Amino acid sequence: MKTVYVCLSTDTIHEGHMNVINEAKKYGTVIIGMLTDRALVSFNRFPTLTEKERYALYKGIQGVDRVVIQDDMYYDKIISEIHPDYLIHGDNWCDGPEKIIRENVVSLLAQYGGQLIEIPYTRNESVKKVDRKLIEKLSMPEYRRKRLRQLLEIRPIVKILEAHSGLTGLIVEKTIVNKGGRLDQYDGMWISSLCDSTDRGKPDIELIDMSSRIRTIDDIMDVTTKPIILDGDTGGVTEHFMYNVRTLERKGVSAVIIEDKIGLKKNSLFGTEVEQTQDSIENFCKKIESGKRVQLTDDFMIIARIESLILGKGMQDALNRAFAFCDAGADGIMIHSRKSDPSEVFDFCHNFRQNNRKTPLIVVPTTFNSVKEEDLARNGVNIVIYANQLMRAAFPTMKYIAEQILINHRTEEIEDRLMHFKDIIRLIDEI
Ligand code: SPV
Ligand code: MG
Repeated sequence: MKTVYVCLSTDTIHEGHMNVINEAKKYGTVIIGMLTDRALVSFNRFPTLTEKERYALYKGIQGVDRVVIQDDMYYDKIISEIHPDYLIHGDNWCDGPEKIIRENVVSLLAQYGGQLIEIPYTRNESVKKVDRKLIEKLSMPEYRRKRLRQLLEIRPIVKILEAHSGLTGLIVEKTIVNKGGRLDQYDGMWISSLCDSTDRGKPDIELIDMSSRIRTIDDIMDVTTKPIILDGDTGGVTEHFMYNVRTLERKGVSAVIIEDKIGLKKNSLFGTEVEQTQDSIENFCKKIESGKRVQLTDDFMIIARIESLILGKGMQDALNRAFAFCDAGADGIMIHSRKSDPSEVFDFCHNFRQNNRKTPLIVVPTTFNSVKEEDLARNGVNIVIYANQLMRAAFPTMKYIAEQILINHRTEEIEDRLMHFKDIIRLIDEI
């Protein structure tokens, strides 16, 4: 009996998958490969079923002889173990990011004469409907909210990029790159107070009220599924923070980061150039405890952000605060710095990790921008937030274009800098 291998990553078996499996049955014993969460999240949608549930789902498909675990997007290990005579896949991987996975399979099969069979991908209304439903499910609060904690378990470092609108949210949601043969994507979005304020032409001083911040969150949530971390500024007065925790949690936000400052907050990148006051450890701990007390799920995270290094208060102060905030219930510590060299951040991480191996550490490397994610992870960082790059990219281009139209009295000169209007009208898919 010949063996046929089919790799699946789906949470629902629709007629397209059944087509592939029925075809596979014609060639021999059908082995299904179940892609692990770890392998999936680098290039695919986050699963809504656990690995155990997916395993049971695939096992229950009629005509499937065996289910095995595939722990990498590439097939090297699994093919060397199974040596299937045939490998069957939909033809949807011929273009787009998954093309490199196909190339990997073609070369592996060629080494021993295995055969690749590609089935035309089923693109009818009912398949599209199943697909849309899955996306809807992923965007629901109960699925989205817990995803940050799930990602912390499976990603070497969780990568978060700033989004301040539906469109920038879509960019974070959909961008996938192929770097040296590995596919990669962002894990979630940061809703920055700096960018949310700047987008409204206002300074970053907690002037934008929570209703407006929630409007931004809603716009982004409407069109995306990835988890959201909100920059909660100082969290405001404790009694207000408690209500906001409830609202954010109910909406499906995964985490709020609050900074240990009080009074008129200014952006941390000003450092000591402007007057900023750090909150007392006691008061800030009370805020964290109060927020933790009112949250209803185990999913939501309250992350404490420490401004000691920004304000020149020294390492020991930063560490004292970190341990106190963890004791108060903080689910993560963001250590901020505006030095171009990451050494003070790494010192903090090492000192912190001597006493605390578990609490996630978060950094925003806006100024120490030469450090690579691998180095951050090696030094104990769990989440990296690219906090303002999309906003900083858009502004100079828009300003330049505005100037050039005024200078040239027409737009011909700048057309090559613009997306064609035919492309922009098709940029957003209709449902
Ligand atoms: C933000 O993005 O608004 C932040 C990070 O709070 S920073 O601008 O570095 O203070
Ligand atoms: Mg901010």
